[in-house]
Order: sequence, then C-alpha cells, then structure tokens
Amino acid sequence: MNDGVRAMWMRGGTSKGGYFLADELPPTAADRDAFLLRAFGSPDPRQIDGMGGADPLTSKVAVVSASTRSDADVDYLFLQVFVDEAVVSDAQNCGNLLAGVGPFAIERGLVSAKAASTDVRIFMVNTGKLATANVPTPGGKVRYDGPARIDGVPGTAAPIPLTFADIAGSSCGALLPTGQACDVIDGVQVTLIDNGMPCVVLRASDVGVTGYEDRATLDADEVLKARLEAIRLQAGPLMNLGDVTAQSVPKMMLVTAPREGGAICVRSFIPHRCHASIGVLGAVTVATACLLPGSPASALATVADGSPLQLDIEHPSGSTGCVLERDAAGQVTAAAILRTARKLFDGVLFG
Ligand code: NQM
Repeated sequence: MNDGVRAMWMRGGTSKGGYFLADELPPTAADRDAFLLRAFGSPDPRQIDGMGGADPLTSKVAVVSASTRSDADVDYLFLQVFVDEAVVSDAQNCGNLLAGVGPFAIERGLVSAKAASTDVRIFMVNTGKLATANVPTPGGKVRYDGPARIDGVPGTAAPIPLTFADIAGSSCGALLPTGQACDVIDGVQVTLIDNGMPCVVLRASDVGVTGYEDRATLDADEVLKARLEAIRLQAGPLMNLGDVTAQSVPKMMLVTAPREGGAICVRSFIPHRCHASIGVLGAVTVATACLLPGSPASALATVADGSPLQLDIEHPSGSTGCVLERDAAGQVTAAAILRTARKLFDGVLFG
C-alpha cells in the first residue's frame, strides 16, 4: 500500500483512532490487517514506527460504509489494533470510537446533514446491534466545538448523545450467558454479563485492591493482573466467547462503593491494562449489573427506583453518566450516554 489510504484521525469520546471508508481499505481482511499493523506501528510497546499512541485506547480503527439495511444509515466495523502483539481483532465493539462515526459519515458524504442536528443510525457490525448518534450540524455542517464536557477529556466540545436499544447479549447471545447473576470463579463471585460489552463484574476487594487506586498503580500490580487473567480465561467459554486468550474481551470490571455521589465506582481492565476512564458499552453493562439482585455490583451500588434512571459510573478520570430505560419487569431496554468527538487530521496514511 505504498500509495497510502485515505484516513481521518479523530478523538471519539475518551479514545482516539483512525476512521476509514471500507472501500478505500485493502479488500481482504488479511491485507487490511497487515496494512493497519504497519500503519499503527504494531507490534511494538511504543508504536514508534506508526500512528498508534502506545495505548489500547489510541490504537483503534473505525471502518465505515453506507448501510444496505433499512434501519441504518451506515455500517461501523470496529477493529482493535493490539499495541504489542501482531493482532487486529474484530471481537469487540467500541462505544467511544462510535462517537466519531456520525461526524465522519457526514464529512465523507455518506449521510446528508440536516439544518440543526442530524440523527445518524449506525449498524454496529461487530455485535449486529444498532445505535443512533445525534450530531450537531448547524447550517448543514458538522460542528465540533461546543459546551459539553466529558470526564477524561480536557475542555468542552459539541454534544453527541448516543442511544442504544436492545443491546443485551450483543456478543454472548444473552444478557447473562450463564443464566444467573452470580457465578464463582477461583473463589471470587462474578457477574458474567453483556449489555453491549462482555464484562466480568467482581468486587475489587475480592482480588485484594480497594478499587479507588489510580491507573498506574493498578497497571503496575502484576499479581493482580495475573489473577484477573486467570479468571478471564475461565469466564470466556462460560460467556460463549470460546478461548479468549488472544481476544480483548471480556473486560474485567472491578467494582466498589461510590464515593463521589455516583452509583458505583469501577476500575476496568480492557483486558490487560487499566482503562484511563471507562468504555461506553462497558459502562452501560456495569450500570445494568447494578440493577441485578444477586450481582456483586448491586450490593455495592447506590441506585434509585424508576425509569429512565441515571447512573453515574465513577472511574479514574471522573464519572460517566448512563441513562437506562427499564420495562415493567425491570429489564433494561435502552441506554443513552453523552459523548463528544473531535476531527484531528484528514489525509493519507501509509502502511
Ligand atoms: O466499552 C475500551 C474505549 C473502550 C471500549 C475497551 C468502549 C466501550 O473506551 O464501548 O468504548 O474497553 O477496550 O474506547
């Protein structure tokens, strides 16, 4: 690919990555992945020879195309480019990069902008589920600056609310793939749950930490990481994900009681490094666990009654608000989360 491929670099939520039109990438998955590994500089812990930021949160790809579905405007395939392994994985979705998909689709002419704001209906190819992004488009152009603040990103930007309906079991086939809200692995109570992102939810205190530590402290704790990985590898088959050795799911969500007025406090491993804040669909999934009697999360959570219900998920950079809707039986039927995005670069990327 010496002639390069057109790419836009964007911050999406609290993550960052490359956005591509599907038909501008190499046509086979093998050639596409080889191009992406070269372009991002993987495998290398510093990604010095490429665009990756030496962090899983900045080594991400959105592949976007016009949708053939009647209920979607565009298709979004998320790819995680591993930093220090020669792996490009489509085994997970990403709700943070999703925040840039609507603006990108409008910028590339896949969706026509409306006068004030534009709803972009996005089919998330990794999970077969739908999201809607509301993109500010005053005067028919994407607007990136604005008053919205999200923890984990300095400053403010234009608000992009994301809404999700019916995302339970997105990768595992069911909200609770084992059929119960609490299982025990290696003597630790866990909730194996997927409301948009496969997650193993467990008490931080059950693996020897408080859950209030900062990212660097947790990343340096090799004993903790080995214990979490042992639990994760056993959780994979139980969650219908098979052997997850080379996958970035399930995510490990260490929960503890909130201390900033939120619903729950979380440190997430994604899965081998601690997240600087929290993933979008990861946050929705933990919030859902807080509502499940019997889950280690619900015992620690502070949650009001009713629907819609706002749950603020505390994390290392602040908190992320999730709005959940429930039906009469208490099942979560829809979720919404506020994100922002920023266009950083538009050009040609060489692999
Ligand atoms: O859970 C990181 C991120 C994510 C995923 C990860 C995400 C989500 O923050 O929807 O956004 O969990 O690998 O980009």
